[in-house]
Amino acid sequence: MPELNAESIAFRSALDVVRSVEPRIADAIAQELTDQRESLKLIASENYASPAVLLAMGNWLSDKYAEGTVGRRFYAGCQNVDIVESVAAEHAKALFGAPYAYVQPHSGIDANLVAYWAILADRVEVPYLKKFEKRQINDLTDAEWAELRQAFGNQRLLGMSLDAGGHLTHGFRPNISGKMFDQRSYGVDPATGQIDYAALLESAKEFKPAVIVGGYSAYPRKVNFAKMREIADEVGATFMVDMAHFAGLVAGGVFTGDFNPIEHAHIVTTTTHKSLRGPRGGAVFCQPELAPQVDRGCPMVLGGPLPHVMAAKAIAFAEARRPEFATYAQQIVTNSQALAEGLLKRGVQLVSGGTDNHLVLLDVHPFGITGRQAEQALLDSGIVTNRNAIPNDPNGAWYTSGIRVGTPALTSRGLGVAEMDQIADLIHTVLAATTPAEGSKAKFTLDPALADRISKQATELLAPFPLYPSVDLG
Ligand code: DSN
Repeated sequence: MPELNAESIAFRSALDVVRSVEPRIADAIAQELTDQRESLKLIASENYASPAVLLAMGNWLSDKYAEGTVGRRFYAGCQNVDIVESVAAEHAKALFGAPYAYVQPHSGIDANLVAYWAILADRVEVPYLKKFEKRQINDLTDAEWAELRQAFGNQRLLGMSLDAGGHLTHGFRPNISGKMFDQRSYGVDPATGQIDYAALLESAKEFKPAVIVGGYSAYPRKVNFAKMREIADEVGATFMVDMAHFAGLVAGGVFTGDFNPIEHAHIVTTTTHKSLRGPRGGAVFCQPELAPQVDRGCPMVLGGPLPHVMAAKAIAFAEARRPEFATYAQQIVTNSQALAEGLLKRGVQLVSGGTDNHLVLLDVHPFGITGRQAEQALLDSGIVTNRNAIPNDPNGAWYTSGIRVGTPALTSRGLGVAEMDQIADLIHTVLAATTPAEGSKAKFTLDPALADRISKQATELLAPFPLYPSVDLG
């Protein structure tokens, strides 16, 4: 019998230990690997982290409380957490060329809340309430806070609308960001499906926001962050970019110059698990003047840091500094563009007519179906995507008219341009064969034999590209 490699031994042993307490959990963990190996994953926000990233999370660093920041903790005995957090921040700064990195946020939403708080703390002085005498909001008493909450109502945020591809935390009304700020959205030019910077400038001049948010979750094009910074400067706003989706493309040097948010924004937030291929988590990058406010993230906004996840972030940032990550990042976009080409040549309508990044947004309206019907029909055929609103979506945010697909995960497995064309064919075949049920935005009919055939083709397509090839669970 061949000798097992280190990864296989590590994961087998870990599962044995887990199984000795609760076999159902060990089985679910093992089954997740099987399911991921068999699934054609096109969810634009998902990826596969390396075994080193995964293993860095499964240990006793999880046992430590470490509220505060490096060298300034609310708990004793944080010497090893300090090392972990410092190393993660050091790699993060070097990777992105950022002056300051805060690696504690547990998610992208948390990172955005830390950033919003830092922006408010930095710029909200209350000179019109004489007694506050330009004090910083972090120094106010409880009673003063009550008054200040009123003042916060005057802080304005201009972010991309949800249907144009913005995120919930970019000022969507049912989200806290749409409540703590008086918000307005910018959308896209209906003719091009792309940001209209002249319209954005006009809106900013009229609305006079304190914060302009760039970045997106479902916009398939590059964003000119240099231009957005000019707009922010013109109206005196702080410019924040949420690069959660495309951080890997920034790290890998695909988005440079005007398109690199780190060079132009006052503050940049991210997740670490999407195109960046790290553990689930977030981070904030900022100019030095905002750093003292960002450092207040925990306990001001965040619960205690997760030292084991910061350890995994350090590994992921270190991996992304290797030259092969740049090749990977470029291939994500090459694959995305090949997928877009494959869909276009089969007559599928794409929002903005193509892509410059890791995602493609299909308008499924011409097939006579909703995004919800398309998502389920594709899933029944072994293709995992998610439904997504398109600009001015007539079907709203629940049923939608779009399907969002992305290439970071399949690129991690090694799939290339030829496979993207085959995937485009599978997607088109399923959408063309899906018929909506009378009067329903959710129900549909799809020949089960066709779904089964596509599913088998998807499995065959993945076969030469094993997921976690170094991990053999036996
Ligand atoms: N849930 C992420 C996505 O799918 O884009 C954003 O938070």
